[in-house]
Amino acid sequence: MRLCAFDQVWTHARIATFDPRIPAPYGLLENHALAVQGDAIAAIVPDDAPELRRCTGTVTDCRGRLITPGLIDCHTHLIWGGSRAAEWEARLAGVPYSEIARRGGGILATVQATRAWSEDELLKAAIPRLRALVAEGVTCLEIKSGYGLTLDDELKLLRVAQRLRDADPSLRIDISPTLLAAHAVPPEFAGRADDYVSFINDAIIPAVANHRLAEAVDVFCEAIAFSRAQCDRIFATAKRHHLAIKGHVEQLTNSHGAELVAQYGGWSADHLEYLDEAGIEAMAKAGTVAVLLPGAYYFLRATHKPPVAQLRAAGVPLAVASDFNPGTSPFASLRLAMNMACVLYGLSPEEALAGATREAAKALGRGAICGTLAVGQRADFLLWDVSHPAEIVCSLGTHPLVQRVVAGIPDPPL
Ligand code: DI6
Ligand code: FE
Repeated sequence: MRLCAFDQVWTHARIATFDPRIPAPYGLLENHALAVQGDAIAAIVPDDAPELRRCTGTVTDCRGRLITPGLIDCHTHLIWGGSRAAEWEARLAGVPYSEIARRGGGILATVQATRAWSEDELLKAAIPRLRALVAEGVTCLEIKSGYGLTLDDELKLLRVAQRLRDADPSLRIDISPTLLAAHAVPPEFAGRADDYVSFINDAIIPAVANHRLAEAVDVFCEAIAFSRAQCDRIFATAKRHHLAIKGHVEQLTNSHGAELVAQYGGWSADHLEYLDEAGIEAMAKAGTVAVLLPGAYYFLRATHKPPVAQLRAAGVPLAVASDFNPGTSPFASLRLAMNMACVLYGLSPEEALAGATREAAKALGRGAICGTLAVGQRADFLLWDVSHPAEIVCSLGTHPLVQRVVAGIPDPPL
């Protein structure tokens, strides 16, 4: 008799597949088993399926627990030097942002600290932040540069992102690095933003592409940062170097950045508080993912919400991410971001979980690789001790994650 080709099987599970072909909420399958061969999902079958009886691989009895895809945090600024807690304290005490900026606060404060830190120091500070995300079930995340803003310092940040992949063998993770040189105009280029854009195009993007240090190029398209025309120049260069496109757009004002990202067939347009109808239409047509970042909305006490209902009606995929950064979203928690997306933006728990799995995978160009549980997808999944999938989003500060599996390899027991 032919033995089945499964290395490992998880049986007696409730499987929230997020597979759009399965019509149940969460793509939920009751009393099913998930089989892994190598690093991929080989089968998802009912527990009484005959092929399971012939299996010689390792069997984990889930005893009715829930399996979901690994969580994917598709927008983070995980690597930085220094701290902005004192700046937050001042803001809470009523010091206006203009005064904070005059005192050297804001993004440029982090840039100054990050430039002063060595690659090893930045790595050491980033590891516990990554661990915090991983402990909640993150199996894949995006990490942006953007606190260096010189050629050497941007490369330094992207090298740290690369080293984080292998920093700790017990910390298996898929990292998608992004170049965000157009995060702020650095002091050396004060008043000469166009010259800095030329420097990004002539020096930084070619070097990053050459060393294969990033998958995508991001910009901060905003009245206080880079204009749509400047972002257009950067995207044109990124495209020539075969890098994917994404943007921080429409966060504080409407600069029509989402339309620009969509025009370039971008992976995602992120923030979107001030997105208008034309932007929604362009994103829907291009298949650009809307990445919602409620952590920054909350922390900045913003009041203008992204047009979630209109995005949903237009069929734009909705992702949710932490935006983990020291200034505007200092939260190492994708579960918190999902919770905020429900409470502040009106997503359903199912939409929030899909936004941190299936739709987040699309936002990182990985829709065919991970984000759902289906045959052929990489075996990135989580085993949870919850009675309902919404519990993962509803209750914070709890630790319902029982096991995390990345590319078929289970983490050591928690
Ligand atoms: N939008 C933001 O809210 C953050 N970056 C961005 O483009 C700000 C990051 C920071 O303040 O350090
Ligand atoms: Fe951001």
